[in-house]
Amino acid sequence: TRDAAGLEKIILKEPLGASAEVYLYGGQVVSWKNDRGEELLFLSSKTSFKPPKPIRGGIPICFPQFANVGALEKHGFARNRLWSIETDAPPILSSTNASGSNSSRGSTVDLILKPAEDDLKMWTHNFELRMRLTLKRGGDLAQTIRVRNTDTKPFTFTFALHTYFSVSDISEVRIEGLETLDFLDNLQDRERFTEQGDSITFDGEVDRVYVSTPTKIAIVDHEKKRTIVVKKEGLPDAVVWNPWDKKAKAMADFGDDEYLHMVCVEPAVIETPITLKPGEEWKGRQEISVVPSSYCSGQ
Ligand code: TA6
Repeated sequence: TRDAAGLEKIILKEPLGASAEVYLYGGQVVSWKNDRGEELLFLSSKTSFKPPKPIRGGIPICFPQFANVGALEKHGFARNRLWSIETDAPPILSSTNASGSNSSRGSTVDLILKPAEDDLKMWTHNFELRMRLTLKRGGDLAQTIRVRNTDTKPFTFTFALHTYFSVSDISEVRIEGLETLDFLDNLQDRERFTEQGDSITFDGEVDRVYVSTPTKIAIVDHEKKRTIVVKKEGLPDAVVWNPWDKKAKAMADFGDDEYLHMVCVEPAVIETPITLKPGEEWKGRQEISVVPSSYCSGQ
């Protein structure tokens, strides 16, 4: 369907009532609702759906560069390009089912982005960037990313699924699974620290790249009595970000108090960039689900 701004989006539904929406612009998921119609992702009320500005919220795709770690525009250009639907996407050969059959039941869409002429001037590498989005029966959302080097020379990239989760009150949120890990603090010139807390809580701006993180991270929303679980593969790092009040006010496409109702947990590959030789393909995946808060992580 097309939205008011004329941008095309795909709506995925599953029989129990959950849904997800993804724009061809940026290949960006902008909504993920559970079977009760509750929105689980954050989308700023002030975001403009006007290219070339990126959409503020949902799951921006940061490729071929995370943040300013390189010469390209911040977070690379994939999030402000028009992707297309790929009806005959090659099967995803996963470690679990070598047959490549799509083991996850549910509704699926495959999107692809290839570089335009202008992109090739800026980043002189030919690639195919694919995203398979599957809304599983029961409402879990699986997002598989593949990058293939279709050029004649190797290239190196960093990547993040810059996921904005909706929370009731950031001061009531705990992030579990990153305890005792090292992180690069973007607020202190990316200096390396070690996490001391037994879980991450928020009382000010946080902008950290946790490195060598586990495959499972939990975002516990005390007030909403629910926990969002992020399971990831091929994405060793995890960015945790909340802009807090000052930075919130400084962003035109973000409400002054919206920092209270969001947290970014971003599966990523940043510390050790990926290098692909011609013909090689990299795969990264996140699967997000929501469970009642009786769930204690680590189980
Ligand atoms: O992922 C955290 C971060 O790198 C923060 O430093 C902040 O800049 C955020 O991304 C948003 O970046 P954007 O370019 O979307 O405004």
